[in-house]
Amino acid sequence: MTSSITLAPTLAPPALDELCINTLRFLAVDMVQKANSGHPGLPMGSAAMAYALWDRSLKFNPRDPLWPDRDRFILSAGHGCALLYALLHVTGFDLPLEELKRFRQWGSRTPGHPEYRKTPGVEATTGPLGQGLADGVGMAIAEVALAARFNRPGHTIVDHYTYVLVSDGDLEEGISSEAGSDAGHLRLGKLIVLYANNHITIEGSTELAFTEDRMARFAAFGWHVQRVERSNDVDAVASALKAAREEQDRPSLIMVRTHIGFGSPHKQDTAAAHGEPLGLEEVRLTKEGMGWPVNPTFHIPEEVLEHFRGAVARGSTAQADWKRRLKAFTEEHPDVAAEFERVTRGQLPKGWDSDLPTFTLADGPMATRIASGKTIQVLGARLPEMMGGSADLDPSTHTHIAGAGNFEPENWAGRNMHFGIREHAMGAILNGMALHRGLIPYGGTFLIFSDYMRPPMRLAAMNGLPVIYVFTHDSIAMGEDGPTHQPVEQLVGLRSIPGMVVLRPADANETVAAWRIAIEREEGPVALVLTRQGLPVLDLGHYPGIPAGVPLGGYVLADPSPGTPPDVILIATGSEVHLALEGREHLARDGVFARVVSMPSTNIFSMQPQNYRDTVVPPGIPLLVIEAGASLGWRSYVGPQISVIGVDSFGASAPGPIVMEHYGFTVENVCKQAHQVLEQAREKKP
Ligand SMILES: Cc1ncc(C[n+]2csc(CCOP(=O)(O)OP(=O)(O)O)c2C)c(N)n1
Repeated sequence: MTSSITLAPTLAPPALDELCINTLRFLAVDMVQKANSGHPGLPMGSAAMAYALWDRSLKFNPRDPLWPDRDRFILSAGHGCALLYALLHVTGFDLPLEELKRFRQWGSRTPGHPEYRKTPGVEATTGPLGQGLADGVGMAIAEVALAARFNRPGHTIVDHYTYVLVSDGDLEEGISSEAGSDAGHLRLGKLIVLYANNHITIEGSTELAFTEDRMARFAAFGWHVQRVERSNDVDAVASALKAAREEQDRPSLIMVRTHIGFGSPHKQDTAAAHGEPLGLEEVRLTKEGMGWPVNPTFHIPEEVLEHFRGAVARGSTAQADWKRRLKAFTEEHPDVAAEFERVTRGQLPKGWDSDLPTFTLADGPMATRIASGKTIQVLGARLPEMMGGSADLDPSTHTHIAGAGNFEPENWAGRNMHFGIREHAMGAILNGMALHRGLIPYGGTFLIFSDYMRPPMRLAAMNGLPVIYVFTHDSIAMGEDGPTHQPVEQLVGLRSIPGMVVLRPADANETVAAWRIAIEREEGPVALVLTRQGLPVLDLGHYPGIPAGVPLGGYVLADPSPGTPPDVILIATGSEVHLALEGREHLARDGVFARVVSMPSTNIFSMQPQNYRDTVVPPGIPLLVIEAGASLGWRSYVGPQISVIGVDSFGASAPGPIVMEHYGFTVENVCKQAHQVLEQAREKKP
């Protein structure tokens, strides 16, 4: 597929090219010098190739940074962001020169690494090396998926490229192999990666730690690979980019030999150029050596600005052309066009939740992963934008949408993704899909392996991305596989990520309510934490509070008779809610009246007003928490005066019920501990 828009930038004469490139270089140098902090080397070395891309082929409109059919550009080597900010300023994005002068300062739009939503034109938060490359794979996946869904014969409305600029560090990180392998396998021909191959990392030469043949590596992944020896040869980079665009069946890697700190007499090609200001004297020498005025700083020659700002007219023309085509498409396919608009805006269709299941006692016992799988079938049928899969664990995670086909090169319209055993890349690919917009991405694995995808989960939360994780086998109760597979500290770890919502439903009906929250949440990721083992169904006839209670994070599931204050409150999540309910009955026989609070989401509960939380967990009543995970955290969720039946060591290999018994998850222990907290409370009373 080739772009239906032919962009015809006015080629600058070579001398103007050089002026433009040097402007980018010295804007970056001045930004870092003024901030007295940052990374000048990569911008100085990569300015020419970035110029070749931004000036000659990138499709974007600085006046509408979110135009859906723009090309995406991700600076995976986020530390080099001074280059990106310089590009955004000169091409006419809403990023005034003043902001460049406030690089890395409090409240500026030019933070130390690119932050999504903070700076117009920044497509992704990058900084942890390797993430941006995998984000790009996710964006390229979204592009082909949406093209397959919406383009019609004679109407191409989704047609853009994804470009990523990577450094040595990006390619050293393991995630680059996971994502690179997946992209090659999927034959993502519209993904193009520019590699700033400058032979330098922080500790010195790449010879210290990175000697494999990168071209051969990516070729082996199934990529189209090219080499450009002279990074300042704009024409050579531009023609490599053209060849990359023409290659439709394979992603492209263009390895460009760049020179870190290019032009700096004492620092070029050394690690000293990587992550600190050049220093005033070296800045002076560099500028003089390249015929650049030492003062004023932040100098942008008029003709340079005029040339770069051509991007505004070019972008408006390209977007206007797209709008014309969208209009023709809308006239011929009004329903499809309305759907396109809906999904790109991230809106849910009317009635999306009308078929959501309700489970009854007759359905149980049922593992929450099974209930989740059943819910996914219903949601998948109602929400064609739902797309996801599992890291080779679908038979366990139940993440497959029946009848939705596999997403593969022969079928870009398929919605079931096979990420392979690549959790780290899966997390970042989901981020890229969410960043692209138009899809509801989800991915599944065992809760224990969420550890393998924590960096992109953290970025999903930081970016505020609506990504859904389906984590099954959620406790030591998963049994025989033993401690390596039994999560302990993962729950508290996930809950501690700011902006992450973790939901551990207690049964099939809470699972449906949890999925509803996940689908509706726009402002950040949701982790669904699900059991392997079957659980009784909490019949809505007996527990009518579930649908309204789950969205509050925690609610009273069972109480002594109305109006009777409880002697003790048992707070539980997930599978342990049933233990709490059983314990409550046993305690009643001893004349102790217990309230059971189901708390599927401590994060959501913590967000509720204090008066609601006080109605659920009134101060002064003894508390016992029951959760098959690390006890850490519970005091901050519900208060200091609590006891916890938790797991504060690794698990053990044995059948699940036996492991649970040995770790104290029994009715007897619940009763014993409840009596103990009551006793302690009595002793404390004056
Ligand atoms: C995951 C991760 N680990 C470590 C770092 C810290 N770090 C920032 S840049 C860098 C390596 C720099 O080498 P390279 O990627 O070649 O960038 P260049 O020197 O060309 O600027 C490192 C280790 C990071 N940003 N992300």
